[in-house]
Amino acid sequence: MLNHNMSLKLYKRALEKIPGGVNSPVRACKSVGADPVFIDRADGCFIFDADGNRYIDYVGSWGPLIVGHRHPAVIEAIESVLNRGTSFGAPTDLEIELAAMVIEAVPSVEMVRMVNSGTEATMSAIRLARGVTGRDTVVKFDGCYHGHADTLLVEAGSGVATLSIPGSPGVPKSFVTHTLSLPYNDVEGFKKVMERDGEKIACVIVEPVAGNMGVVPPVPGFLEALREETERHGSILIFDEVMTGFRVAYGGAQQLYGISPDITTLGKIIGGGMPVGAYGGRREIMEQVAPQGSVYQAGTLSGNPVAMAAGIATLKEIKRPGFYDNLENTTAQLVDGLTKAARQAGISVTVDRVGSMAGLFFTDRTVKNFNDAKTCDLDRFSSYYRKMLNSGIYLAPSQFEALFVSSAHTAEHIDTTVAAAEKVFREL
Ligand code: HOZ
Repeated sequence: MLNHNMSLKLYKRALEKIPGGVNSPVRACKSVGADPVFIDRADGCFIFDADGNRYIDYVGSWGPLIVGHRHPAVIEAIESVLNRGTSFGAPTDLEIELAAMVIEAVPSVEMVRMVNSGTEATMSAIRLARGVTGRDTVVKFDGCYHGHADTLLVEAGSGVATLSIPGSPGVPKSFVTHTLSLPYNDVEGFKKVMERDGEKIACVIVEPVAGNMGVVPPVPGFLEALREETERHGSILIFDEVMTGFRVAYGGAQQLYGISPDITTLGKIIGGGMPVGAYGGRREIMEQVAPQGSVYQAGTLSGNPVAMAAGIATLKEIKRPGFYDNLENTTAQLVDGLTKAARQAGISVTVDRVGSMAGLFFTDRTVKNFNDAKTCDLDRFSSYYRKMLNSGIYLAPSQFEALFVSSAHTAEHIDTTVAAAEKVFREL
């Protein structure tokens, strides 16, 4: 067993000062019956805790660190911008550069507004969709998580699913009367709702690859149906690519699946490990955002130069030829290794992967939606998590999250991980 004395000490102190001892609920590791490890530092694909334990990291700060921790180019970009200042609350060249890179990369984005988090991006995108259409109703899908804005905390994934919170106190009922949550991947169900309510629906928001109920890819025809039906009924289609943007392909899931949404939300990778979000879309829609239009949205730290610099440096790295092929190969090696190891130990697993994001479910069935995900063996996942942690493998402490591979992970790191999993599966 690894020694976690210092983490425990810090956790006790944190519990006195911070609700649940953490600044984001899943990190408390409650659902997997563990205490959080406190992090001291990280490098490449490794993360080190306060007790000096070293882990191979598959969380990557929940997705942003696609080039690994402390990538020299990202650190250099941050250091160099620090000589200019940390925040100006005024426009800079860096914002234009990152905006141009996003527009060049993401097929449907012609203009983009920077914000500070994924939550802010989705919240603003929904306001924009409502403003543009003059309609109120928002359609989302069960198990998708779009941050913690009131409207979207209905049948949500991520921490809400992890903690089995049906809906959050503090969200007035009237705020969610305009939210419809439908089963993910249910094409016929979706079409029926559009048929019935289409003219009232401002927007349909979706994770084009769900990553907050574990990883659940879209079934063929699902994203196509969302595009066709929203177009038919004059509703806005929002792809929440906070997780998939620059992750499943340089141009995100919309490039991978060839579907063009009206608005795209981004975050994580475009901030290179600094707090960033963004929303963008077709010019005539984005021109409705203040001050060009009248849909209001603002932010003191939006377009922060340090975050812009980290994002630009990251995008330059991942744009290099072969980057995604290598990442895909490494992740496939991991997923194949885990699947084989489980099979050899007689453990049923379903491992889903899109690009370098993956999810492992303890079940012998395919997982197509939130209900499927909820009925997997969560107790077994908890033991798996704790044993992998003790074997030096750092995973997200919930089945309702994704695993991320970075370019800092090599074949050797994957072999070490699979070897650890072989042992762990035998013990489950
Ligand atoms: N809910 C986010 C992951 N899907 C962030 C979790 C965290 O930062 O603790």
